[in-house]
Amino acid sequence: MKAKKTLAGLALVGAIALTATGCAGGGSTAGGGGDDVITVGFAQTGSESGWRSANTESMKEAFSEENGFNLIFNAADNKPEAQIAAVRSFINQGVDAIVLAPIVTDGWDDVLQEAKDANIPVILEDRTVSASEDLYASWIGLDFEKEGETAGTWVAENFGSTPTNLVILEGTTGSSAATDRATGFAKAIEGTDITVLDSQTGNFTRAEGKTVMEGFLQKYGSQINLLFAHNDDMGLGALDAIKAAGLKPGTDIKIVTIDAVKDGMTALAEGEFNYIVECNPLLGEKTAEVVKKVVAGESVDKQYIVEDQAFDQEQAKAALPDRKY
Ligand code: GZL
Repeated sequence: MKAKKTLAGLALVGAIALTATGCAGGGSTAGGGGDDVITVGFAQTGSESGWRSANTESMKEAFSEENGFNLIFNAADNKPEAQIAAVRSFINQGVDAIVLAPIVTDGWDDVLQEAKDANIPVILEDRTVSASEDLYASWIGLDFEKEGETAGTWVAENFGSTPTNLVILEGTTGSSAATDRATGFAKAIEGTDITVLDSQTGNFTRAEGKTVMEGFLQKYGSQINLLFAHNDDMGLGALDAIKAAGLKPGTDIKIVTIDAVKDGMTALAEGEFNYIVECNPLLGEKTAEVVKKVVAGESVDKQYIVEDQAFDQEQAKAALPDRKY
């Protein structure tokens, strides 16, 4: 394990301590911890959805002091420029490792190169980046394209043989989750009788999901047979708009979403949603395991993909009592 310094010491004497202890770049330790404490800067997207809250909780639980970490947490309020600034701040603080849940895929090359030059490993969790693979040690994530394809296959199998009008609430523009889900979904409904009336981003939030759905209903009204929302939260926001328009969600407008957080699974069990593809947010344990290996100089895989499942209304009723998030 790299020679460590006490972050508290650095706070007291500033740059001198950094020079005095010959920081090998990224070699500082947590404040007050012993030699083996790993200081990790975690750049989270923000708090845009129920999924994000569960993911943050999972990460904070795994990167605890008891587990040998000092976690410096930053939530970027879904603003990519704020998230890049957070990563740069972690580099300046000389953390031992950076964990990043990138809001968007592009724009990471420069700051990831700065982390590499500072000898600070970056581990991606959740979404991924378009930057070169040599700029991050590993990615712990999910197969978003498969999630989109699973949702699209359910739509194709249940509605693809009769003329069906669909609207789509997309996730955050430029995020790998939204881009890849859209790709997988489009592939699955190719050649069916499904018509996409409209597709707009609701930025993974309930509020924006409701607003965009209100617009869809004003424009297309009862022509809409089906809604595909890239996450539960936008689908839950759309429920309010559908009910306000005097329509019955799950019946007049069928709804398929992705995530399977508790509120989404409850809507599914109660018949307001029709199908949910899970996207597991509990990535903390695996991410912490990978960080420890990377900091110890052990080899790790370039990516670890967490398995997902899918639920219909009956399966949601059965699964709800045991769901961890
Ligand atoms: C997916 C994650 C997405 C979720 C949304 O791994 O990045 O972001 O589907 C969340 O709920 O906001």
